Amino acid sequence: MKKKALITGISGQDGAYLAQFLLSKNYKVYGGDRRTASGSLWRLKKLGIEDKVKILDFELAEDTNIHKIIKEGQFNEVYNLAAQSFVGSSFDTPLMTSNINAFGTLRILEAIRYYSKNTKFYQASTSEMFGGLKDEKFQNEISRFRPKSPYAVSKLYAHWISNIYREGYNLFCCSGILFNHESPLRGDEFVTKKIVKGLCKIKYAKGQPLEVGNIYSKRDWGFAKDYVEIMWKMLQQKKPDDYVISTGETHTIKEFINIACKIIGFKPKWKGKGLNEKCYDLKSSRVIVKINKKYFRPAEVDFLRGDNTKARRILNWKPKTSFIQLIKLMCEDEIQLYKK
Ligand code: NAP
Ligand code: G4F
Repeated sequence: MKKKALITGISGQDGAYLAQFLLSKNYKVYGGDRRTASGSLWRLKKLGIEDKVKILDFELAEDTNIHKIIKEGQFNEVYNLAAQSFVGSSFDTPLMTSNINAFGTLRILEAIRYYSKNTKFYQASTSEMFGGLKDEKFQNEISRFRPKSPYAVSKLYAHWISNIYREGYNLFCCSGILFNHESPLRGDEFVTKKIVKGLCKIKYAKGQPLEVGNIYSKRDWGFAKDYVEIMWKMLQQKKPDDYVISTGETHTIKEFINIACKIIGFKPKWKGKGLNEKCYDLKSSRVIVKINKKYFRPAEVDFLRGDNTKARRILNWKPKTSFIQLIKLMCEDEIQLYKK
């Protein structure tokens, strides 16, 4: 019989890639999706799998639908990917972010504990929980957590509560502490997609200069499609555990911009300092990137670089896509839209 998996947040970047992956493993895939007026399954459509998954109405703020779905579904595996996942907005919506990310996770765990004890549970934890200080070399499973945003602290609650349900109630709970991962399916407000979209708009549609915030924070960026397989692998182990998933490399936002500029066909040159720093295209002498104070966060995670030794050793996993390949595939996908 086919295994049954529920993916919460199926309309998001990781949800879509994970659904594609589990279908390739012959799973019956159920997707939790909250009701929206316009419908939001464009990523599943882009991957050509929208007819292959069964969509269930799923709202993380609501206990009743969660209990019903978990009780009736008796899933082999539940992947909790749904979240208010944008760090920037979590400063404006701290209560909502906590309700969805922290208590939403608890609602699912409680439902599993009461109605479906053998269901394996994956929690989408995040490198944001580390808070990444400038003088750290890397972060791994034993690094200290110092969350710097309402988002990070809500995810830390979800991370610990999953640990507690694993230890206290013997549930099979795994948390993947994933570092940033991007793709052509990334949401528009995240910095990588914003850069690629903004630069292509300037190149192909006479767009205005791209405006960004702090270009000196560092991130460990991987390719989302490489990262979903590991969520599944964690749930196939004999014992549940938590794992850092990362590339082990770190780069500034400025480096990302410079590489994307070159791929898209600009010759970037930075001038000025602080809020007056600007990037010019030497080919056309146009300003292409400016700094805008409004994109700075009240508190910033300065440095993220994951040590993925444990995942390499126990799960026999390693990332396949390099930093430059990742930027290239995001740029090429965006350029295609203009060429079409
Ligand atoms: P994403 O594209 O923002 O997707 C988030 C998903 O959660 C969407 O399907 C969204 O639905 C759904 N959602 C939001 N609020 C909900 C609610 N109240 N009830 C039900 N569903 C709700 O995020 P992602 O990049 O795929 O990330 C997947 C998970 O991994 C998230 O939990 C994120 O925090 C975590 N994570 C991501 C990264 C990364 O770099 N991508 C790194 C570490 C951890 P709508 O489409 O309706 O908004
Ligand atoms: O792309 P970002 O918004 O991603 P962030 O904050 O690192 O969070 C992402 O990765 C986490 C894993 O570490 C996930 F848990 C989370 O759900 C999300 O997927 O910002 C990256 C960096 C930040 O330092 C930000 O301050 O880029 C900087 N940045 C500079 N200008 C900007 C901008 N970020 C955004 N979104 N927009 C800007 O204009």
